[in-house]
Amino acid sequence: MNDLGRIEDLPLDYREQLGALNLVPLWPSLRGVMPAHVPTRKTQPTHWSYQQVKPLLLRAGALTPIEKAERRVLVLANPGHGLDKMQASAAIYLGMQLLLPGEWAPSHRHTPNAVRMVVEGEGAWTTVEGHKCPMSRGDLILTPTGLWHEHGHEGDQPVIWLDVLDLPLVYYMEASYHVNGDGQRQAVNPGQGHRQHARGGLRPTPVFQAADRRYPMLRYPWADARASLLSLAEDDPTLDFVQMTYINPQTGEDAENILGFYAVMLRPGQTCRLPARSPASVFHQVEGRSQVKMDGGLFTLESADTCCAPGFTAVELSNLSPSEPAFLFMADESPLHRKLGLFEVRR
Ligand code: 1HN
Repeated sequence: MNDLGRIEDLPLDYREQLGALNLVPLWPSLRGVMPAHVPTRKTQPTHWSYQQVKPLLLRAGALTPIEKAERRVLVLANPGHGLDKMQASAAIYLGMQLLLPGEWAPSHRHTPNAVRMVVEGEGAWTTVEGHKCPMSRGDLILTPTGLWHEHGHEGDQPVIWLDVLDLPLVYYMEASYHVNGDGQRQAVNPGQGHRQHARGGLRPTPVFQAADRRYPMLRYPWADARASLLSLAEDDPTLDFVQMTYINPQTGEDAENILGFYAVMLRPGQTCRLPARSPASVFHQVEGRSQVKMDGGLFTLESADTCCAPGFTAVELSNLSPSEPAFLFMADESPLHRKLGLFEVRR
């Protein structure tokens, strides 16, 4: 690779004159911002063990009341970006959030899009724009950009969930802000999107109602995602990667605008090699145990463990059980890459 020279090669007085006028020579930095063939990635393969996170999160529950924290979260930060940046990848934020019995995290809305993947505990709920979504293990709950949301907990054990947001991207764009609610609980409306959209290929058809809601489905129960995966796997035993995308059932598009969300089933003993693709991705073990292998990382995902893979990296997923299927939740930056025309698969 040809060297375009170093900044130090230029005379000091010239560099000082440039700096004083807010000018920078491009050539010494050109290779850095646009390396040959493969981008520089700060995102490092990183694994977060739920068994290690959980006691520290419970301790946060004892140390910091919810009224003080508002959202009691330990961020799963990628060391490649610097822990203070609170990034799992360029565009993905991950956090483990704890709500104790009786606690309430008040209503607010913000520009970053979020989803919650419920990890443990029963009896909690998230109300999104007046739609009360019960939270059970594996349920995916959307809180898309601009929608009011609050969390409550009527159960008797701690509830923990994984938050996935596009915060790093929205922050980078200088578009990240929040608005607090009035401190009151939202009024709850009837209706559950997943019941209105209970079967693929059929869409509810309102005649006497106003225009369709932009986000008709806010809760994707795990029982439905799991049943869909089993059905897909049974329908075609030769299918080599059993994956479902969480979509907006009104449009067929991704459930949210920036990050993509998927449910994956690995057949007993199965190993799948995913090709290197431009977006970074996140893997969270919902049921069973898996091995995740990539350049620079070899992780065993126990139940509720989470790991991330940088973009432009092939990933091999193996179900460690010879007799039971394994189920994973995945998140990635695909919708963003596709919308920007940057999406690539390297074979
Ligand atoms: C947020 O609003 C929640 O509402 C969780 O539960 C995590 C991380 C960054 C910014 C906003 C929530 C968040 C967040």
